[in-house]
Amino acid sequence: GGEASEDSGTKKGKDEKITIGFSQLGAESQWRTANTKSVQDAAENDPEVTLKFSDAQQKQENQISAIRNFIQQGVDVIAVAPVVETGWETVLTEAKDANIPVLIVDRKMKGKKIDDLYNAWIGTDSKDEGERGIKWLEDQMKADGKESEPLNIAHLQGTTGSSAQVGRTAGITEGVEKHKNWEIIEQQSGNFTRAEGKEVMEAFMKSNGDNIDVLFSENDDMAMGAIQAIEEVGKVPGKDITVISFDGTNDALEQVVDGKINCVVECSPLYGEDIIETAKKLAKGEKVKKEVFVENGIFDSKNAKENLPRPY
Ligand code: GZL
Repeated sequence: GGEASEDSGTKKGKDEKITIGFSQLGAESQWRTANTKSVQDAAENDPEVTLKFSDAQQKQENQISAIRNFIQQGVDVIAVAPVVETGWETVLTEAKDANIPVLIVDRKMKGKKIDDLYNAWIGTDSKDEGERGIKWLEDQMKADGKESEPLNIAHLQGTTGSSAQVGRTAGITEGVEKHKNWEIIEQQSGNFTRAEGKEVMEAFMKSNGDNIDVLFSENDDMAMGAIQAIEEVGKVPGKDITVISFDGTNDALEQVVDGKINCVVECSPLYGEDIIETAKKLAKGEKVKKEVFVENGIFDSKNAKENLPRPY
């Protein structure tokens, strides 16, 4: 007798590490790889933490199996950047039944029971980002004395059904609807990748090249591809077609300095330390804020140069 009794919900021994299972959606863009590096660096620099990392190549089924593996391995907390908004209730219920807290990062999940199935979320307001792109265009047209001028708009959307695409698209389309002589004449997903952004823009230029005045590209990687497509048909990006993009990568801000992109709405991926800190608190059963919004700015020819080089 006399052995210390093991209580069931054992607290971590003081030198035992906290294991975080991170289901990252993919490596589709410079934003995503910078976000991954930010999380991995933060984990690397924290002696209390062991990070188990999984890249789902933008496939929801891969994220679901990664989360199931983390549950099997008995990680202390799960972090997940969901590729699309819906289809998560079942696997998050399995995590809840296993008593493993869940931190959602970057993108949002949607579903009638979702609110009870995750513990915290850190990210950005995608609809607000779309609205800030519209506001920049409105201010620009006013400054140029062209607020009543008709505008034909091409719209490169992100991964269909992702909260980033749904939110930015809502901000953009609702903004366009406020102007009776603005019209979206081309709209298609480029899946947040440079290659697909180029392909889709090539198709837009073929069917409507001479009529497009503005391009909204829901991330910088697609905008970089779109610029190539515009130049390939002999038009000047930033002049013949006003280009408004999202993220704030080094590549994109260099294009702003070169006048090929006119506006970039910032959406920083560099909050890996916040992700690790919040995950640790959840693993220790500490209370954390349910929603934390990362603050962001906006770049154009007035401030791009002073903000280079960009950290991603
Ligand atoms: C936005 C994030 C998006 C970026 C893209 O919060 O989810 O995914 O805008 C990335 O570059 O692929």
